[in-house]
Amino acid sequence: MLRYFLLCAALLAVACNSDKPGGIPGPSPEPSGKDIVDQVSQYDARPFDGEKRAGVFYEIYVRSFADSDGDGIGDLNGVTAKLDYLDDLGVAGIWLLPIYTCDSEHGYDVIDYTAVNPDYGTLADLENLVAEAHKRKIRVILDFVPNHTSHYCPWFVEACKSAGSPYRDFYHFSQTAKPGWIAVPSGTTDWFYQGVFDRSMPDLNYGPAASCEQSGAFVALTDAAKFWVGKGVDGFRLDAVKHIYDSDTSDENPTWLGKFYSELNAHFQGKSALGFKDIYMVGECWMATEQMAGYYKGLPALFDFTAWADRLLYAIQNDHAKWFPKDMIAEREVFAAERPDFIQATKLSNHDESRARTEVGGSHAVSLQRCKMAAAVLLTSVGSPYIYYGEELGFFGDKTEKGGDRNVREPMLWKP
Ligand SMILES: [Ca+2]
Ligand SMILES: [Ca+2]
Repeated sequence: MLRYFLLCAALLAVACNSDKPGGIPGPSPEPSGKDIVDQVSQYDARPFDGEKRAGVFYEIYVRSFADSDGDGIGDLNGVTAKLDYLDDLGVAGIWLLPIYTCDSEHGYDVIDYTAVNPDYGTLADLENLVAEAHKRKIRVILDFVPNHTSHYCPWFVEACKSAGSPYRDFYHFSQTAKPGWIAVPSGTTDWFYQGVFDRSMPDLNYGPAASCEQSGAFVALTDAAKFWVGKGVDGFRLDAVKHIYDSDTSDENPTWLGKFYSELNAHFQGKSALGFKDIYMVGECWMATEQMAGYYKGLPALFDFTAWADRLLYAIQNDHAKWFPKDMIAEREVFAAERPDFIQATKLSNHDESRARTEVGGSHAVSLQRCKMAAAVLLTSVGSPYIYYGEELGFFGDKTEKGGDRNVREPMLWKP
């Protein structure tokens, strides 16, 4: 109820600004950096009481977050060294973008699902990070990639060698060149394979969804996830779940997700260092509300892209919040029809989008005010809110400009 009241107050503030020229008033002329620091420090007057009521998650791109050994690459020990900072922010969970061996900056082309990227450190570093996070009652969830592997993954390398390889069924192969399919690079070079995102990321094959748990790929992926549960990990963010099966509107993907969740959740029972009964598992399902809702049949939590974040940022950009509360209530009813205890994972932006500060637009001062407004709504709405690292400092970042993803995955600032 308190959250609902705060949300209404925040939205009313947006709506009340709509009759003022230029929308949200900002200081004029443009404030200096010192002015902004002074402004922000006003809010520091009330000390944080340590109660993490909102269960806020914090998304970390390890490569850019904190470098512990001076090699210029962020690493797991760097994250560990900043846990007190995150604890002071009130963070109750961290989501690490992929930490596995890979052949890219982003890490979504996994070579070995149970090996730590040496750029980031060692398995012992990860275990230490998890233990230190748990001391601060911070959960750790790992990004997990069920749709595809790297083409350097040993499963794929072996699968390419012969049609009789035990790993052949891990992927989709065909002797017919289908649209978007790619010629096998070695071994059975007269065959083609499916790689929806890129030739370097062949799609995994789980067979019919109804019996997917019998496929070698499903067993291998669940075994890898269980390995991390054994290391104390509290859950997973599942990448690109609408692509696991080709049809994103059939029951196949929710069926796969339900089986994966059930198996991991059963394995998780009794292993939570923080006393959680269930494993936390949130899916990336970038679809309209009605299509996305069906995915709650499989998973307890989903990121809300189009319905929540886009509408909120639109409302704030346009000083027009008339429809946002109504839409928000309506979509929750749609989700509840699929899963009564659904978790709505809310956020302003993530590593795949332009940063919220850039999206809300306006001058330096106006965008700052608008970002505070967006954060107020994010942190007082129902759901499981996520902060993307740097958002708390008002980072800018335009993914559509030259530089692309790097514009929104820049190094964290630790010094003024
Ligand atoms: Ca480093
Ligand atoms: Ca797929």
